[in-house]
Amino acid sequence: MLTHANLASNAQALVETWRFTGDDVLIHALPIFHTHGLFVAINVTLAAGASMIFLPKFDPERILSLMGRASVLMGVPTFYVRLLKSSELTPEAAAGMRLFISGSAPLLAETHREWRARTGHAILERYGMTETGMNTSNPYEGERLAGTVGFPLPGVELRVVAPESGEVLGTGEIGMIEVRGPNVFKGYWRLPEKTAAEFHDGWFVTGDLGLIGPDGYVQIVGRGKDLVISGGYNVYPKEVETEIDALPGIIESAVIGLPHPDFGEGVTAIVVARPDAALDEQAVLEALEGRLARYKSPKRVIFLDDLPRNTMGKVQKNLLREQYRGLYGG
Ligand code: MCA
Repeated sequence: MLTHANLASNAQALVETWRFTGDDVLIHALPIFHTHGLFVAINVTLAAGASMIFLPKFDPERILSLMGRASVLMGVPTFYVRLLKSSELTPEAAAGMRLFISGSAPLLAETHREWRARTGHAILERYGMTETGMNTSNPYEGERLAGTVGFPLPGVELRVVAPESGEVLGTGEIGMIEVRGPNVFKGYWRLPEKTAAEFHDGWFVTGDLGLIGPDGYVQIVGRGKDLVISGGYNVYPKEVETEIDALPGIIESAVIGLPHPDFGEGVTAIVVARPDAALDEQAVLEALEGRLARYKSPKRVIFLDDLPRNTMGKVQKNLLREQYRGLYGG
């Protein structure tokens, strides 16, 4: 449940932090059924009295051709990875732009570096969630540090706590990121128990693991929740596993995210099939067609005799991620 006050406060904080004015022209190529495209891109533009060029879909050539009459681009890391593939991305092409913003998924330091070399611009990475809108941003002035998400926005507080004890941790210590502020939602619709479980002394427990560096920059180092982020979309493994497990001939499955050069993480299914089942990768992918949104569908399916488990019987996804980390190259 996001209130008008949640959305308005966040839009104002971003207008201020990113120095939006009525002169700005945003290139908008994001879907508008998510926080990024709807609340960050559109609300910030409206709150600043700025303009936007609203595109029906992400198209790198189109974006490159529009840079001459725009000032800001907001994208997921996949946008920047794909734009970098175009030979038309030059300092001249980007000369009229004042700001490139990235979010929804981790931006590789390598993408940040390449973008700077190719355009002269340092991509500004920020961090948010549907439940909170944006929480932190790299600075407009001052160093935009690759691999960090910058500082809490005006009015937003952020702390790192030990997941077990709830004790607030010091500089450089890794723990659970919690946030508090006018941006934080009122709770999950009709889920009072889930809502209560995700707040800790009035702070929202993000599920992201991170630290605050000595210079105050926040760094996200991992996820407490079992989640894959593919091209900026959240994919919940359980949903994909449930569909796979329901297929004839499948005993069980584990869905993981592996490093993917285009989507950041590629949804990957590790499956255990009955010995008599005549199943291969193609058969599993075909059987899933129409049952899952395209972005949730596994890019690859790997067959194993057993899933690795710890002594408690829990599937050790970390071992699977380690073993197959080179699957998509890179
Ligand atoms: C498309 N495909 C994908 C994805 N998108 N597969 C995995 N992950 C994806 N994200 C599939 C297509 O269905 C197709 O499958 C194949 O990959 C190639 O499609 P392609 O034409 O390359 O894809 P596209 O249409 O160009 O889309 C890529 C995209 C898009 C532009 C990066 O995924 C996108 O707009 N992502 C942005 C998501 C976003 O806005 N997230 C914000 C939510 P096949 O060939 O089998 O048909 S998160 C948020 O709001 C938080 C709060 C925040 O902080 O921002």
